[in-house]
Amino acid sequence: AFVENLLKHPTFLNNEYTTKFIDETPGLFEFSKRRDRGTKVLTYIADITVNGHPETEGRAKPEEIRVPKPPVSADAVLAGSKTLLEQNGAKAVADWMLEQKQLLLTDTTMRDGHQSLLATRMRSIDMIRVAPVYAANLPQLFSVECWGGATFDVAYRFLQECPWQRLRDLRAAMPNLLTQMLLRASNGVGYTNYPDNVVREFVRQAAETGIDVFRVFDSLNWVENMRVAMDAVIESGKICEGTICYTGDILDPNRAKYDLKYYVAMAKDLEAAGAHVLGLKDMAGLLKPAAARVLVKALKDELTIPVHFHTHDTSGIAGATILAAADAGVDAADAAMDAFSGGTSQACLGSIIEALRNTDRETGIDIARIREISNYWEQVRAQYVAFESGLQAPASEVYLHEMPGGQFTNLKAQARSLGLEERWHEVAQTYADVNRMFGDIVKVTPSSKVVGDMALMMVSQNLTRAEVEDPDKEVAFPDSVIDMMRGNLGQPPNGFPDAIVKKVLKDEAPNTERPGKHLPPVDLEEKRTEISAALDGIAIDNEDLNGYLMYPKVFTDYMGRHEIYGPVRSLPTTTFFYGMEPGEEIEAEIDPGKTLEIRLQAVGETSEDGEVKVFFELNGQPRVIRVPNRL
Ligand code: BTN
Ligand code: 3PY
Ligand code: ZN
Repeated sequence: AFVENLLKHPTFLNNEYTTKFIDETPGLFEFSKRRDRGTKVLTYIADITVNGHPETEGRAKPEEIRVPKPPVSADAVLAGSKTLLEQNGAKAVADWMLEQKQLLLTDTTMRDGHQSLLATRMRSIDMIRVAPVYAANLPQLFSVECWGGATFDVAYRFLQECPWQRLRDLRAAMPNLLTQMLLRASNGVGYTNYPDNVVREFVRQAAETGIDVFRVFDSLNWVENMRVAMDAVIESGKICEGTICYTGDILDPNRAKYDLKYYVAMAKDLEAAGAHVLGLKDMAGLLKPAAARVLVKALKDELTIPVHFHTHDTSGIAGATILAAADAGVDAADAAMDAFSGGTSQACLGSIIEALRNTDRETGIDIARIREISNYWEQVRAQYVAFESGLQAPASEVYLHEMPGGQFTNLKAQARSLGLEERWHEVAQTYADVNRMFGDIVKVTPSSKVVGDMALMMVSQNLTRAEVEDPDKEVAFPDSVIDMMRGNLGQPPNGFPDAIVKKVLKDEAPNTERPGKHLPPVDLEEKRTEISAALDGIAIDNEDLNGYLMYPKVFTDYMGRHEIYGPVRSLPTTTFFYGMEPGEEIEAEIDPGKTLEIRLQAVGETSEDGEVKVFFELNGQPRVIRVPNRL
């Protein structure tokens, strides 16, 4: 019963199971409101120094406190891919891609790289420091994937920063490069279908704030459910990468549901829907080299638009697959900077550049520049050891469970929090069983989360697939499963199997039409007024409005904490997660040109009323901050 309650608890369903901080800390909101930003930031540092950060508690700690130092930029910022988009538009970029001999490359470090290796916890400051170096030293990159997917809600929820501000800053720092995001079509950057006008408004804002390439996919590969998002991207003048999610194995005759014909037909539908580029998204890293050769050749033969390949290195073979795809003529591929590559992340960017040197597909990227930037990322990664998954070696088990790279480490952490860590391989097998029970579906956010919820529920309750399917056995399904069977994420090819729909929904009839068709439009101005009223009347701009539309509670909680803690995004990462040591000095640039110099002098004893005085110097002036000792 405990596990069942936990699985159904909204906190768990919203992926909020680690945000103990706010919920268990009622005292947080008792501070007076009108304080300057320096005091707010000191309050945050004092609190973390005394009480620790709940997310790093009990986890490995960085070996040394050192602010990562980016390499030196080349003098001139040369024209890059972005320049062509600005001058000639999206179609011109696609045509240009087709004309290139070299394999074009996207660097995913700032999005999928850390999403897949560090539970998406990389903070903006670590990206923004190196972004100008990308612009100056790597103008040959096709694009920089730096936004969307899970980064949006993790920024608000766990990192206490505004994702829009991150995008604005990255955009400004890389004026010559295409910025790229991952968009879950009608699911936006969330876990559920949103009304059509919310999806359109989100795309409009993302384009305005700074996204150039939108990789749009649907978690069940339902093209019908991608049109609203794709149309909005096309209308914005930005690049629409209509995307196929790859699952199964096209060379396996026993896996006929997702065969070559299926993918080619979907690709043609996406081309007809107006995609400028075809995205081939292998989110779990299941596409094997020989199959990539066949699939890419077929796509190149049948389409007139370029093909952009994305895969994960979970099994250790992604590099070989990219080289096979390059051989077969793929136009562009994704990779992560060396220090953020391998495992559940992307293949190694530097190694691909080296492997293609002196071949037809030579990339033209200077490997020395890659090494310098990767050395920076190595220092960055060292700050986040608390979020490492511990995955030590390639895992061919991925061909069994088919979990996306971006989910793998997350699900493992969920299993750990349910006390199922020792039974991980059972979870993996059960995940595969659930997939078959659901009719063999594409598993990628949010459908992958549904399969994961069901698998955890079955392992924790010792239920087999046969027991779940037994019409005479009462089973309490997770809410996300009920929601998906109702049709609220859309339809997989040929629908869900009747038997499981009936078992989950009993006599309720599912909706098999596009979910957005039945969701009434949201009155945006009414929402703006509603949020403003909930937040003491502060002005809500369009970016904030879009944050709220995606994640109402996550956004308002973020704003509440922002009121208390101020611009904590400007703190160094080790300070953000571990506080400061007596005698330590840091700098925090809270506005361009406005820097706080902060020195922690001492931490006092806990008084009888349970408070601790923390002694600082702020820009040379002594400051004392009192925080409750909650340990
Ligand atoms: C932070 O302190 O972590 C972010 C800086 C605060 C930016 C504020 S928060 C809400 C609003 N939306 C923005 O894009 N910027 C402001
Ligand atoms: C996401 O949707 O966040 C993904 O990374 C899917 O692969
Ligand atoms: Zn991915």
